[in-house]
Amino acid sequence: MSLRFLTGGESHGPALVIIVDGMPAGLPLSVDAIDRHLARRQRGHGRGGRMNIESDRVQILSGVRFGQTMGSPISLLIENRDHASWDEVMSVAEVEGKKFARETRPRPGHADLAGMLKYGTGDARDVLERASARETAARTAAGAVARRLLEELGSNIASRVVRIGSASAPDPAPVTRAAFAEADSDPMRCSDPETSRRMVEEVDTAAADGDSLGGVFEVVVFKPLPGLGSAAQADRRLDTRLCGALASIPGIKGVEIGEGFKLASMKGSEAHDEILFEADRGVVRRTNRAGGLEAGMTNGEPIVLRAAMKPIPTLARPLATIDVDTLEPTVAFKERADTCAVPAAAVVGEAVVAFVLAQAVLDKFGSDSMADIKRSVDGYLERIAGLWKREV
Ligand code: EPS
Repeated sequence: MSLRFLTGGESHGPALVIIVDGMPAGLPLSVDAIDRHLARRQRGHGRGGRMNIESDRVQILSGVRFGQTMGSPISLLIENRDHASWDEVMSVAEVEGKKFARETRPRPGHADLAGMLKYGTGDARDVLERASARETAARTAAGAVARRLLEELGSNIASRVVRIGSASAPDPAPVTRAAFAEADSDPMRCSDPETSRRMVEEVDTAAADGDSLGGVFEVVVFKPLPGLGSAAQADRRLDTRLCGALASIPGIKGVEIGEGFKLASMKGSEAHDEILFEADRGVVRRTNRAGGLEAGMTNGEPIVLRAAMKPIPTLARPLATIDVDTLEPTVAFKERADTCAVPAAAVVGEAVVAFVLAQAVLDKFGSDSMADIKRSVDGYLERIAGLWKREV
């Protein structure tokens, strides 16, 4: 795979850093194109106090000149404003004459216990700082770079929240650009105003109870190119990579493609998307239950993915745990957290899906120069024009 990224940075360290390696030269890229998505990730009713401290902005440190990528690694940096309050606790050097309290009461559902067993430092902070969903700001930045490539080739990515706790959007929710545009300005990122109102109520009740909530979000890619991915090997199937990417977001416990689990209870005659041909539109589908993916490849229909997020594990009314020093029963430690971060996770979902799709585009059409890639895409679209036409 030619396109990859790595991130580094602790939640309360000085900054998050990102290197995106393998983007072609000649892609228009601005700070604004990244900051826009960092701001979208910070929104949503139910977020905690941290979002009032941060106002995430990216610095582009390499790989871009005069507004265009150069083909060299794109290095990005997002400062953690909150670091100012944590500089001693997160100090790189020993702080002389000071001992800091260790976190020895692991939170059920977070990285604390597994990380303490794994690394053996005796302080959950050593693992939770990196396991924190703060890292998703870095992934949102990497995804924003990838989505510029997709936009240049005519594809767009959007998301919405379809469930928070027991508040669920009417099923099936329409998969239209207008519905997703509405979701973008909704406090719960939901495209149905009545459901959004119920979601807000549930979040407020959970917050008042010292509790947290999860939910389900949907990510859609409009106008994907057909034939991305491959049926040839397990690891080249786009399904493999998309599900893995969504499952890599903290808190995600389930992923569906198209109608997903519902397809399991349908008959074959009900489940598949019949193929028709219309002279002006080319191949069209009656339905899109496959979510735009057949045998690990895009079929040209919108890609529709859903992910289920568990409730945030940091609770104001903490659950039972043990103190790993004394082995005595106690309750988990508390720290500031979100009541519900599903709207934010949906934006991160867009980012990770964008990255996987950009990888698939570069795998198929080359990866050095945008001009070469565009010529290659145009040649492909010309070859298949008798059968498949991009809707305008
Ligand atoms: C987050 C920043 C974190 C958390 C949240 C996500 O900041 P802090 O720990 O300083 O409040 O608010 O992460 C979690 C809730 C978690 O459990 O990992 C962010 O920037 O999204």
